[in-house]
Amino acid sequence: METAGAIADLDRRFGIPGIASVVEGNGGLPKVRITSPQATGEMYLHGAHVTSWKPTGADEVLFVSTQSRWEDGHAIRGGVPVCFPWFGNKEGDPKAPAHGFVRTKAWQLESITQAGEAVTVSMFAESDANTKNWWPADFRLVYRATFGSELSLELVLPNTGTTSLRFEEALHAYYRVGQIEKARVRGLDGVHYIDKTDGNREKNQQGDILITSETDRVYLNTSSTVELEDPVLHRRTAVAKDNSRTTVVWNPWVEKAHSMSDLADDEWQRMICVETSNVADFAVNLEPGGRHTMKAIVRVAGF
Ligand code: TA6
Repeated sequence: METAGAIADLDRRFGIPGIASVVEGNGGLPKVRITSPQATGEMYLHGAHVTSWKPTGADEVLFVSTQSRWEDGHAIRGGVPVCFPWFGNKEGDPKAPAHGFVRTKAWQLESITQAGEAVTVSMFAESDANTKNWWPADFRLVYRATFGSELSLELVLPNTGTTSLRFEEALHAYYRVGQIEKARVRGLDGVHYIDKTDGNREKNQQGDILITSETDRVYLNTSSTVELEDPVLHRRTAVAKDNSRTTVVWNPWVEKAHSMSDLADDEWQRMICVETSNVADFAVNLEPGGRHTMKAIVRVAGF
């Protein structure tokens, strides 16, 4: 964990007065705090974890659990966890951390830049002896979050090695909703999905997605923009994407929520995950010298 002096030093090096600062966040973890004309936002160096995005004139878009842990070795519950280089459990290795190892890793701040009234925070994570326990590749993964009237998230991996890299990736975003049973997700009608609550059976989506029980689905071979409609918060959240072939939709519902120590018993009612991803059969194969960028663009509109 960074000391107060180290955090102050990061602020001196990267801060933009009145626009972006590096401060001590929950659990003493360093975070970048954005206060731009178009939006406020937060991004922890722990996991390069975006925990807040609030466009000017709108309410907070992301959900973060009141019971989240804020400490090394634990993922923040909510916001946008970065899942890499695998999704879910690592095949053949039950001891491996779920969703890969970068969401619990201390990332490094690369830059904070202002483009018009938006602010881009760039962080990077590099391979080390610990990551090589799980995944042998040398890598320097870059993640750029742009906080403005929209939220743009870009995960960039160059393959600087001599062998191809295969990896899964997901921006495991938690969105706030007023009441999950009244929300609906549009844009995946007719898309095949793996139902992880029903023996990983492959099914076909009929119409909009309504959440009426534990929902854990991997929608396949889709580049569609997904729209979350919330009649309680009176807003539509559109999640567009580039270079992503799968979209995961998840809500734990009541039983699974009660088994999660970092989610309050009733918080399942106020969140839904819509995850821009490349997982399962749509994992990325990156040839030497190649560079892969997956991007999510989030916009909100009131109604
Ligand atoms: O994205 C859905 C999912 O894979 C679910 O199966 C559930 O495990 C969720 O991720 C949360 O995983 P986590 O490791 O953050 O508790």
